[in-house]
Amino acid sequence: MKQTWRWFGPSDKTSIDDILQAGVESIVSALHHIPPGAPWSKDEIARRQQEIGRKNDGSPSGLQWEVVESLPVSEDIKKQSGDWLEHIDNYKVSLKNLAEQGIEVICYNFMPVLDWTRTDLKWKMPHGGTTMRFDLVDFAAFDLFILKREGAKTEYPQKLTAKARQRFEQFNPEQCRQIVDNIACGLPGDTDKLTLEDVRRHLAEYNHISPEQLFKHFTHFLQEVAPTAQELGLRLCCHPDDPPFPLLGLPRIASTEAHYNALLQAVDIPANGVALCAGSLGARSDNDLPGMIDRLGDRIHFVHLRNVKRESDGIPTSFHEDEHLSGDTDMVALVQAILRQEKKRRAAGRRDCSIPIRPDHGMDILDDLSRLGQPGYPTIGRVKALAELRGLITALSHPSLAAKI
Ligand code: CS2
Ligand code: MN
Repeated sequence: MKQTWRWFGPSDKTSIDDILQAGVESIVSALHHIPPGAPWSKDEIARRQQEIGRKNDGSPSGLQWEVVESLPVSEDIKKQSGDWLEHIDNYKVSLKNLAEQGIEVICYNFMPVLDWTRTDLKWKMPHGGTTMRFDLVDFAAFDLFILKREGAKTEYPQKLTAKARQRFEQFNPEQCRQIVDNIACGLPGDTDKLTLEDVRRHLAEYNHISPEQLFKHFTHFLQEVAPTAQELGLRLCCHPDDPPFPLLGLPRIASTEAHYNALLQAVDIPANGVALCAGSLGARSDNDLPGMIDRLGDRIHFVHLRNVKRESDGIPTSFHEDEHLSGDTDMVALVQAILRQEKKRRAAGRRDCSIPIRPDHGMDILDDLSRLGQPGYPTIGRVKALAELRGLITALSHPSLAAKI
């Protein structure tokens, strides 16, 4: 496994020097300043590679840009509206430029409007650190009584609506503002927060797009870009929906193993692959993550190791992001499954037998609590997460255990 770390660029509160101390092997990054739909030029890509390759004092860091997360798919492509055809052409240009700069793994998602969604970005853990949480009642209160989305009324069970009404009546104006900010925050690295009006406008544009229709748009996108990626020697990988169930009436098409089977079959070539995010998929009790690694195995190009604690077995459910080795996902079994997949790849002589993994999110602990980094991306919390995962990987890779994998 290749132990990677997400870096948002020079403005990131975790520096390349810090990352080196975390024992990271290579970097996951993106050109967040380029708007979705626009092409990434070779110069811009090269600039980021230089930034990654240098320590604060200008000497070489020895780190390389390993994975792009994300090369964003524009809303126009998802909706097949506006400039979508030009955006697909631009996507191919970006792929070509990335390939020429030697970057092979490209992650993206196909979530309409919002990337990950949480109701609380600083939920206090008993140990004093904070984590991110999705509270279904808060979310329904937001949807029904703050956003006042048309259609919401018929989508929530009566019991949940009653609880949400009660919750909303207890919110003070500051809590209302906070929840709007938290929900509209779901674009890591994106500095433009969406306003309530923006959210309403974006949602309205999906009124007539069913999951089946969105999947057609997705298939078309894949038919265009995956063969290009294949020719260029790249591996595209789709990050799952987070959380992995429908929200705000929006269509969802990357939440389950069945969804992934459909998207892999839609364009059945190695370049069309999976970014298996254990944290996102783990919020559904019916997703068997180690089994998904085994079954989707040879098309998995990137793995996010994260653990969530589901607060019920229902779908949807409230959940919070737990310690990486706690939570509802059996992290030991998951890492074993990745090692098993790598062993198969080695036996088959594949070049990509070391799968890039990264600690996805971490809790804010110690100095993180005053550093105020990107939500979900604290320095120390992630150092701890990676250290725990590295211990697990090292133990399970030991010759005395590896034979059993
Ligand atoms: C990430 C995702 O922070 C996170 O949860 O795993 O936002 C991920 O970067 C995107 O969905 C990938 O396109
Ligand atoms: Mn993830």
